[in-house]
Amino acid sequence: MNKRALITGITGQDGSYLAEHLLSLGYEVHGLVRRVALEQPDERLSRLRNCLDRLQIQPANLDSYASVFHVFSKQEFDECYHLAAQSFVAESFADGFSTMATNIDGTHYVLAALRELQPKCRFYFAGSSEMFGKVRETPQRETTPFHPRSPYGVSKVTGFHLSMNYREAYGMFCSNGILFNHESPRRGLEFVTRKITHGVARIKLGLASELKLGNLEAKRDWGHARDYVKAMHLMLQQAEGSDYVVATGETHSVREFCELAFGEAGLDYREYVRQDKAVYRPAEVDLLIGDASKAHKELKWQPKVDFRSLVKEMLHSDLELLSSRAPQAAAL
Ligand code: NDP
Ligand code: GDR
Repeated sequence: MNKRALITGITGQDGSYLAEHLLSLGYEVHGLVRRVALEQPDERLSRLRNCLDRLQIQPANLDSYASVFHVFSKQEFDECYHLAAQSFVAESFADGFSTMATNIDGTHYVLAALRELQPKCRFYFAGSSEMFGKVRETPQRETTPFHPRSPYGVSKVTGFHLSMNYREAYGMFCSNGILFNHESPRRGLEFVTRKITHGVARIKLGLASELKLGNLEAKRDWGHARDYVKAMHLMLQQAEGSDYVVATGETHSVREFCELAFGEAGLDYREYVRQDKAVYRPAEVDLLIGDASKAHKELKWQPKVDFRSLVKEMLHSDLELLSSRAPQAAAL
């Protein structure tokens, strides 16, 4: 019998790669999707274009316990990957309340509905390196204390502890990934990596003349989302639930990302990047670098895509995307 999985956040970057991965392993894949009124509804599912016809969409919103409960009351699942969240750190400073509601209550609703209806379903929580925040040790590992620096980070620490508590109090299989930044051509345009590669492509094609960024000195451990969703799946195949850091073990600054991306397009970033104080955050996470030894050993997981290849793939994808939309500009 094929396994059946539910992915919350299936329309997002990770949800789309995870759906493709699980389908390739023979899973029956369901995705929880909220209804929103949009001018172009097709755009909304664009990341799923390779696999939409093989998915089953379950309408629900993390803001409503009743809607989440309804999904689990209709269908049994072997695995639930809880990826849905307000995931943009800067937005969490602008509206901490809705970030907390979606990320904390939403996680609690999924766990509570599972406990009530399907306690044997294995649960994955999308924890984050943002939980380490003002880091207490370097590199960061599973035992490093948390010190979140944003409402988003606070919400993920709480989600992490909720998941752990359901594991300990009710004996449920709950695993927490502590994933460091992972990117791809499917990354949202508001995140710095995609903002840079999309910005470079616009400049290269004559559609823009500068790129406004915030703190160029922040350092992140950047991997590829396609590699990281494999670790999520492996976590739910273990004998019991646990917590795992997933990272490359390399760190690079936003400045280095700019240098490489502009360089790949034959441009010098210093001529185009403008620093804008408005993009700085009230509290910053300065340095992240993960130690994924536990994932290497227990999950036999290794990242395949290195930093340079990631930047190249994202830049060339954006060049192709924008050239196809504005062929006349590409000729400039
Ligand atoms: P995205 O922002 O690309 O996707 C977020 C998803 O959550 C979207 O599918 C969105 O749906 C859904 N969502 C948001 N609010 C609700 C709601 N109220 N009800 C139902 N669905 C909702 O995130 P990523 O794919 O990058 O990340 C996946 C998860 O992993 C997130 O929890 C994120 O915080 C976490 N994470 C990500 C890392 C990264 O580097 N990418 C690193 C560590 C953790 P819609 O299409 O309707 O907006
Ligand atoms: P992050 O990702 O906050 O690490 O969260 P983001 O790409 O937004 O920021 C990374 C770093 O770049 C600096 N920065 C800018 N960031 C943005 N977005 N825009 C800018 O113009 C800019 N200029 C500089 C930021 O200050 C920051 O230091 C991501 C999300 O996917 C979370 O959901 C996830 O949990 C963590 O990664 C791990």
